Amino acid sequence: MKRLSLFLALVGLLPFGLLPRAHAATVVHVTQEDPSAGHGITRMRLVATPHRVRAGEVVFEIRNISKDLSHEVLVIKPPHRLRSMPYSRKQNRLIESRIDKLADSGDQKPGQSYTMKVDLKPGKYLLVCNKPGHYRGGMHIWLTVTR
Ligand SMILES: [Cu+2]
Repeated sequence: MKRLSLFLALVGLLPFGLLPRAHAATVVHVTQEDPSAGHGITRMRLVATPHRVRAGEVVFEIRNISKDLSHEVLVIKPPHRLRSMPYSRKQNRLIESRIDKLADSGDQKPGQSYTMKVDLKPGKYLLVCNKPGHYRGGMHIWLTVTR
């Protein structure tokens, strides 16, 4: 017992930065943007920082900076040929029942934020907003996951 309390006392003295970081989560900040946000933004887009991460648990911190549109973030594993992504012209969006969707943030209204955790294996993923017209309008960005 004495040894244990000595150990705990020593650990307590360690500066926080020296503690093991094995469980430090990888955070990807995603902003949902469109011209209504101002800042000279000329089209709809998703911005992800960073867009290259290590495999494991990834925390997506999503923020919709739009002034008047709702957006979302889907994490998908796209088919080999991006052009073969199932798309409904009628609904002007990807057909979600036919894509490999790993996560779905649901809608973020203007100014809203949302956090979601996704366990990702190495590979290339697409972050997509699939509100009608948004995917083809430019709201998709690659995320590379390395070993
Ligand atoms: Cu959108």
